[in-house]
Amino acid sequence: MQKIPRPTRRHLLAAGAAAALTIGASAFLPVANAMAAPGCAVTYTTTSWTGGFTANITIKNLGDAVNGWTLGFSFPDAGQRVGQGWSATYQQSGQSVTAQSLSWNGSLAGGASTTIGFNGTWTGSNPAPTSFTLNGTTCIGATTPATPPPTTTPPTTPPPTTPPPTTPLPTGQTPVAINGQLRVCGVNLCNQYGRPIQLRGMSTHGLQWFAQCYDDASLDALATDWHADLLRISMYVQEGGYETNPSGFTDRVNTLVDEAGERGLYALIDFHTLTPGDPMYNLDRAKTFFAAVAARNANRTNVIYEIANEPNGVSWQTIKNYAEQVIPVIRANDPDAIVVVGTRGWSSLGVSEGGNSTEVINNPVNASNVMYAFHFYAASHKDNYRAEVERAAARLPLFVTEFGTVTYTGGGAVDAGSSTTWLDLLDRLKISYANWTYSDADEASAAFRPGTCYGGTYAGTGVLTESGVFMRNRIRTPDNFPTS
Ligand code: IDC
Repeated sequence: MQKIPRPTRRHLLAAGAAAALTIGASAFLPVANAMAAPGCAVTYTTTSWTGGFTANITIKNLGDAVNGWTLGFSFPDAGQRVGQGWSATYQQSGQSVTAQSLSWNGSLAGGASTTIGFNGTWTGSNPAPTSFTLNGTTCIGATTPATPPPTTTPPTTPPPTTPPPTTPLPTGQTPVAINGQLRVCGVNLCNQYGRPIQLRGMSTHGLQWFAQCYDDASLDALATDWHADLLRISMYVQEGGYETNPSGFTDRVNTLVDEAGERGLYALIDFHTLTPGDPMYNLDRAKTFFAAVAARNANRTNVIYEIANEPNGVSWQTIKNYAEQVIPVIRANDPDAIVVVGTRGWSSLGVSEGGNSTEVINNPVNASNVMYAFHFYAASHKDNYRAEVERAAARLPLFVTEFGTVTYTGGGAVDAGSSTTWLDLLDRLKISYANWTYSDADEASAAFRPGTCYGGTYAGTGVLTESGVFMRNRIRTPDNFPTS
């Protein structure tokens, strides 16, 4: 147990010793135990946007073990409110907030840390609290960043309690180190040697909801435990995403591009449009966003751009018009990167809206180095979709930028049989893929069990859902990328 001498602790020990002297040694120990020395340090970080924020709080117990704890703090601004929280029971009265431990995280050994968090709202300003108490004692060593800039400060997560059993790849042997700058050749994705390759990886969930899932530990696990090649960075545009804070989300995406790059992973930047389904609705935003990320990442070899997640309710001609306005913006800034274009009917090559890939084959996007997105959810989309993919793959460069092992809702049961048939097909055709999702969302498509992202451990199978175990097994197998 870590013992840190401080005035409070010395004071308690002195009091205990005095008791021992007067009433005997047998009474000393219970008294001393009951008056366990307190001490704590708190890290409070937020990701904030207009009117809302996510707070992650790491509590480190610097004193003796506690069995049950209550964290206290005050919001500096009267307009700050706690909303939905996790890993603690929250109460707010005026500006004062308490967070009480739950049964599973109440016991905190000396030196141990735990992480809790909540989503909140704010009206005036959103400064971090400046002082915290644990079981009534003021914490020392609190690290509370001043007002954090919106979403530019990635939430921190405590180091994993159990070091993940990972084996980093030697520099020079990561997917990016081997394959370098990618380009489309024929209907394939090719590496720097002009040889067809398949990238296998995972998609984030919406960054506006699951920022806490993309920290050093989780990305380390993706690279060195899952042996993935690819991180799809899913930046929703609506639903609390990009449109609410363009510069904040742009920064967040760029940070994740760097995090992926540091681990030798490709980064697929997903402009996650979904509702409304007409990509033209977001045309101006797309131009602004892609001009920024393409300029910023022009010299990085690990970036692929996905310009519209799932167009729906619009014609292929409309999608093509959109692509032909956004692609030049990317090319002007980053001339050699691959661009993936969404297809009609939620990127089903038109099948989900009664069409097929002929409309694309006969009227392709007027640009080079372009691929077309195909998405499927294995429990919903089966043989007729597979047949269309096989047919289209002979004519079009395809990239499965998103798929699920479950139904198109993101939930339901894992369909391992259909998922296996799908991935065997993609492997055979060397079609790259990203699975929805590398997150702990409370839905069957998520790879991690709910709460994982607040625990700090991501490696291994203990934290995985059925879908996560299935996907990790598929992704971990050797890539055997051609090296000449
Ligand atoms: C779903 C998420 C769900 C979220 C919803 C919000 O799984 O948690 O509430 O989006 O829009 C897609 C989309 C993807 C969907 C996913 C599952 O690209 O955003 O995620 N899906 O429904 N297309 C087909 C399925």
